[in-house]
Amino acid sequence: MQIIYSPAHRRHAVATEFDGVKLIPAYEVPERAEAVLQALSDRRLGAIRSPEPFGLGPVARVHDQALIRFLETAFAKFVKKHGADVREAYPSSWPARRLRQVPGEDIDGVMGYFCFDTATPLLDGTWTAAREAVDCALTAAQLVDQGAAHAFALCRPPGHHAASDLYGGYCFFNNAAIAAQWLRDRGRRVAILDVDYHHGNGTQEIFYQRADVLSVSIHADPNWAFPHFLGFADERGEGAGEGFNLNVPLPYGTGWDSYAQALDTALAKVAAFGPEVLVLALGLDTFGHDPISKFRLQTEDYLRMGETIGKLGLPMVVTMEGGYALGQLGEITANALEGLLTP
Ligand code: SP5
Ligand code: ZN
Repeated sequence: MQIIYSPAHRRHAVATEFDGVKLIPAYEVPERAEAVLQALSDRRLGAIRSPEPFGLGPVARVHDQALIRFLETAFAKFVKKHGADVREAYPSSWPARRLRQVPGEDIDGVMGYFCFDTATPLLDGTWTAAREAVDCALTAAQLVDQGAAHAFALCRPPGHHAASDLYGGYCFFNNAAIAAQWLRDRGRRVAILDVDYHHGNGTQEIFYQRADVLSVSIHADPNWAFPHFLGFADERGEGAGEGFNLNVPLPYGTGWDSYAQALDTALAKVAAFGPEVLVLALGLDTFGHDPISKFRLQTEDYLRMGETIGKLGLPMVVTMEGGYALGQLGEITANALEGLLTP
């Protein structure tokens, strides 16, 4: 399987220390992608290639022009207001309940309008890194459109929390949704399966009113896990999209046995939809030793996860999403992909 990787991801690197003092831990770090790249190359899972540039056209099919323009210009505006020594731009105020949903003109208002958490800073290189991640996903989609059975986009930053006009959860552009829409625009019937530990709120929102793209997510129950406000089982799609969204929230401490049952449920829904291509949003933060998660999958379980999904027998565009156990991230990602490739 071809692996699409760009070193531009390194331009998005949050500070982990200041004046020699360690800051609160960062999880979505460049070492993640490097660890995965190393493991995939050691295990000879496929040729590694660079993405092709697709421009912003495919991004605008999924995201609002206002979010795109914001992400391109926000860091410079933030620095202009808050000082040239600022390295990371965070929101400080949000249009919460009973406040009006109006971005206004001040960068702090606009940032709170587009961003939904405090863990997704904009840096000088974020725009470039996020665009290259999209190009990785689109290059993978193009390979599959041209007949490849599988392609893996080693996207960083990840994407599945980014909605049409919102970013957060370490995500800026929704790489998987953009790839899915690009395939739709070439007439392909597409389903998305999201196995990241966290609910793919962005992907759900983007396709919620549509019957032409099925969106299925298996994740930690939002009653006690991020993103907290979306991902419940009763969210089934709306209008024409009713019945084309499936959420499978799982309990704290979920291990392989119950995960495997949820996967069967999810895969039955995918199979019934009859897609020509599956976009697999592959998050590896369901791992038992993940530092921010509460499931208990083990190293070998990813082989079985991959095999189970591979049995669908569909062409697959795989996008890298979360996964923060740096020491084992490469191995479990390689296991999942090797499982997929198992005949
Ligand atoms: C792509 C993806 O996986 N995004 C996840 C974003 C999760 N953000 C909130 C996580 C809360 C982390 N709490 C840290 C506690 C560590 N002891
Ligand atoms: Zn996640």
